[in-house]
Amino acid sequence: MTVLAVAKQGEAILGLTAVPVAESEFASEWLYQLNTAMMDTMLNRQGVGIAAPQVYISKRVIIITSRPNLRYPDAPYMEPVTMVNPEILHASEVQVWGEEGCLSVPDRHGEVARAQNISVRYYSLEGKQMEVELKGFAARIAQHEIDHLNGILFTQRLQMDTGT
Ligand code: K1U
Ligand code: ZN
Repeated sequence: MTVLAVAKQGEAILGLTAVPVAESEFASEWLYQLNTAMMDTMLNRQGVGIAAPQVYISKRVIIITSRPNLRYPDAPYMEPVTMVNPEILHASEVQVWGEEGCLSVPDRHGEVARAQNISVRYYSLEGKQMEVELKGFAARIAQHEIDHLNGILFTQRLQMDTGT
């Protein structure tokens, strides 16, 4: 089991735009090792997602999974999916508010508005092009993780408290 250190809010790596995985890296030992280490780290921290920059690798790789939890008791079970170079092809105009947390921002949660449904194109570890429609909690996690690839933390999207 390889549990990696997780970068915390304020560290420069979390503000960078991650670079795409190159064609020559697909199906490589290094990409498989990165995937295993990210998976171990996510499961060890009881996360439902993780992005490579969170483990100090500025590459466009994310993992998402889903299971019912205290905040989302109706969340479906979804086996972990690794997405390399993910791109949101379509996002619904309908947005929904939902609570988020982040392994890089300990002890902070907050309400974030996200598209309810999205379609994502990504590549498997072997470089096979895939497309998937995601709804609800899974769509939220994917948007949160893709934000990490673009140097954005959920705290930058928190509901503004107008005080009114
Ligand atoms: O990217 C990360 O830091 C992982 C993050 C993913 C995420 C959770 C909730 C909404 C959007 C994205 C986490 O896994 S935080 C810990 C967690 O398990 C959790 C937090 C809030 C709700 C449900 C689960
Ligand atoms: Zn996060």
